[in-house]
Amino acid sequence: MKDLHSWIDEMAQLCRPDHIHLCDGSEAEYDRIAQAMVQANTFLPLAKRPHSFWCHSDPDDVARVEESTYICSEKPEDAGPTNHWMAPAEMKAKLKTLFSGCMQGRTLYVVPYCMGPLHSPFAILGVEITDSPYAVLNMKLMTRMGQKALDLITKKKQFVPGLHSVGVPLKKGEKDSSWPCNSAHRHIVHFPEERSIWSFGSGYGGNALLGKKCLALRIASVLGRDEGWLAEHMLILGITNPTGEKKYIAAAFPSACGKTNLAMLTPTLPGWKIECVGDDIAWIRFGADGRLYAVNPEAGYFGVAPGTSMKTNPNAMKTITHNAIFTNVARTPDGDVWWEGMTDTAPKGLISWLDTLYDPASRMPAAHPNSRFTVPAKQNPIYDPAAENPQGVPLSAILFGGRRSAVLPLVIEAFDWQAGVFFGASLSSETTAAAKGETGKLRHDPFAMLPFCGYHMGDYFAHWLAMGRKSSADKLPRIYAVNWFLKGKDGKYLWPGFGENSRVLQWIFERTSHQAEAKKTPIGYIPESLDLQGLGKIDMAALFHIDPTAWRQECEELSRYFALFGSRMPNALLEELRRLRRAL
Ligand code: GTP
Ligand code: SPV
Ligand code: MN
Repeated sequence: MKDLHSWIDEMAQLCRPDHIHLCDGSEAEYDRIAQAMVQANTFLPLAKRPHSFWCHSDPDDVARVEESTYICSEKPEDAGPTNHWMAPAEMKAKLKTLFSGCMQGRTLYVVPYCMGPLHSPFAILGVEITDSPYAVLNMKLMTRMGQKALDLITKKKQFVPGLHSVGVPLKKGEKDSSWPCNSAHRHIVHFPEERSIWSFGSGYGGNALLGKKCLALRIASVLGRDEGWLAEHMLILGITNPTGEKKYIAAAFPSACGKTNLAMLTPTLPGWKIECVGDDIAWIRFGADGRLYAVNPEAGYFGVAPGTSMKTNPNAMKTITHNAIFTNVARTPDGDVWWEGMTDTAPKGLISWLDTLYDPASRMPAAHPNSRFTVPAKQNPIYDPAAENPQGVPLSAILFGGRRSAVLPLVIEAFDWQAGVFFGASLSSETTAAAKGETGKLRHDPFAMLPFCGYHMGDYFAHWLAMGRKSSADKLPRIYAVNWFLKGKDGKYLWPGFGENSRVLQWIFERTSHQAEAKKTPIGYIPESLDLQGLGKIDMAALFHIDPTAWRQECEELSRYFALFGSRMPNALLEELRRLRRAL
């Protein structure tokens, strides 16, 4: 391991900041930095939300940038065909040039943090060096940040180093912009063998909060491969039935495809209860009993704002009433926030995410589609106390889902673990605003990990298969595919979604204790029936229609896609594909 102080010295010499600040993670520190950001015109305090701030980014720095994200393993084949790669030495040289003097005129913050409950044996310690006070405050909300993490780092002599800069040095007397960034030179780089992260040029979300996608998924997935566990882009929820029996479910959906919403769901089915362990990332490993246990490494939510309302996600709305940071949402003249979908009509006098008076006639959204709130998880009224369990929670089911306007039915159960791994590997979804680029375009996103897997995706599939061989079917979680986003001929969603998804969770809950009936199809088991009481007209035939022609096309496409992984593509999954073709 690198010595913390010599690493800080080395990075400071490279970046040449004016000041260095070692973060203690205290409330007083948070308030001091927030005040300075108010002075600098980056933050605007919100009159209607205590201890909360509004800010907006540069219009060119609004989402993750996958085209600038790299996995720099020693060998290109270890990064695999789905990741950008460059030789580590070459990339390091490039980065050193970019980072040289990049913090002039700025403060270098040292942010010690812990992913996972502080006293969990599975926690991973990290240190982010950043010149972005925005990143510091978000890390405070999203991770266990500060003195306690630093004490653990000192004790364990272990941390994942991450260097981050917005990439805009300031000359003496030069005025800073409210959201400095260097879009022309963005690099989000991971060195999996060295277990380090270098991020340059962006201040937004997963590009800048290095504990989240960079450490807890890309680096952690590599650790998981080496150590026999899984780092996944999954929510974790607790679900209790009317008789008081509680189970845990994890679900992988691509970015902006409904994890936060499912994790905080308010069931429309009477007597059922959902509690939230995590909304974005799960670290999963076997317990001594042969069951899989999941830990949420995060301590906060960085959630999509648009679409969040008292109707769709009341728990999120109650979580963000105070101590929140809002990025790229619109705001009202009286000091509140607003976004598309929060209410049916936009308030008068709205100020758009770009900080200009909003013109509804412009037909542009007032809030950016990837605008987000950052808030401590503990504020969630349905925060599951087990979220702090150092060993995690035992999983009864794992769900894979995406945005598919056609083909994939509402819910389907895999025949077994191997068929479930095939579900994960074959996941496709229409792209969203969470990453830069065109939206609504169908793309493969295996396990919802396409942008987050730190190694060869073929090896990742093999790792999932190997995990299944370590236990028995009665102990492993059952695997499901779900799709809330099927559309009818009129282009409208066929399924009401949100709280009504509890009807699907009920079936899954009961299937995992052999209490619900199912019908066999070529793909897997579908429900014999769902509880639809109280729902209006629902086109169940369309929601569960399996179109053999569309599925044969799906198989053709999968066969082409899997070929990409060459000899690292596990035979077992090719066998699953053959089996499906035969069954169709
Ligand atoms: P990341 O934070 O990017 O990983 O996203 P996420 O997977 O947590 O997605 P989130 O729950 O924030 O939802 C993204 C968008 O999908 C929001 O605009 C939601 O309102 C919408 N959404 C979520 N669940 C449903 C659903 O069941 N049906 C429909 N139609 N939309 C949904
Ligand atoms: C995602 O894109 O999956 C997110 C947001 O959760 S970010 O933190 O920017 O990656
Ligand atoms: Mn995510």
